[in-house]
Amino acid sequence: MRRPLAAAVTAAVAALMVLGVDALPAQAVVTGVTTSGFEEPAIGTPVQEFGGGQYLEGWEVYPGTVDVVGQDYWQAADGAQSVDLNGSGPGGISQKFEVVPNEWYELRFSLAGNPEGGLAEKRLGVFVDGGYELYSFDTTGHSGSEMGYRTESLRWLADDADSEVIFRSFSQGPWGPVIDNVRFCVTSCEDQEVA
Ligand SMILES: [Ca+2]
Ligand SMILES: [Ca+2]
Repeated sequence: MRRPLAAAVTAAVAALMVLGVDALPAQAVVTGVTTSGFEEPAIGTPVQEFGGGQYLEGWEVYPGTVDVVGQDYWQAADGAQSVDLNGSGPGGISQKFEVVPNEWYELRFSLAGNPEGGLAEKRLGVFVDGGYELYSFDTTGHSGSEMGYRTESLRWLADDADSEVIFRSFSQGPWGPVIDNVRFCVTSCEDQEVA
C-alpha cells in the first residue's frame, strides 16, 4: 500500500500548497513531530524485558514481551537504547495518537534485527488505522557493533480523531526485529528530522 499512498501524499501536499496554511484546521493536536527513542526508563542492565501492562515512552507493551537493549550491548539507532520486539518471545507495542481526520500523517522509524539467533530474516508488522505494512530485515553480516539500521516510512490519511499505531513482531523465539527512533509527523517527516 506504500506506493499508491505515496502518490496520494504528493497530491495532498500539492493541494495544501495551493490552499495555503490558513486553510489548515486550527485544532490540530499532533503538531510537528513526536519522537520515541525508547530512552525512558533508562535500564540499569544491558538488557531488560518488559511485558503486559508496562509502558515505554507512552507505548504499551502488548502482546507478549519486548526487550529494551542498552548501547553497551548493541548499537542504538539514536541515543542509548533500542527495542528488540521479541523479549523471551514475539511481542509488540502500541500507542494511540490524537489526529485530525482527513489529514496526512507519516510514521518513520529505524529498523534492524537481533543478530544473535533465530532465522536471519526478522519480520515486523506495522498496523495503523486498520491498514498495515510488513517489513523484513536480514541480519546476515550484522552484529551488535554493526546493526545496519535503515529508515522505514509509512504514510496514511487519518480517518477519525485518533490513529493507533502498533509495532508487532512476526519472528519466533527471543530474537526479533529491532526498532528505534520512531517519529510520528504531521504531513511528512521530511523537514522535521530530529538530530
Ligand atoms: Ca534510542
Ligand atoms: Ca530478545
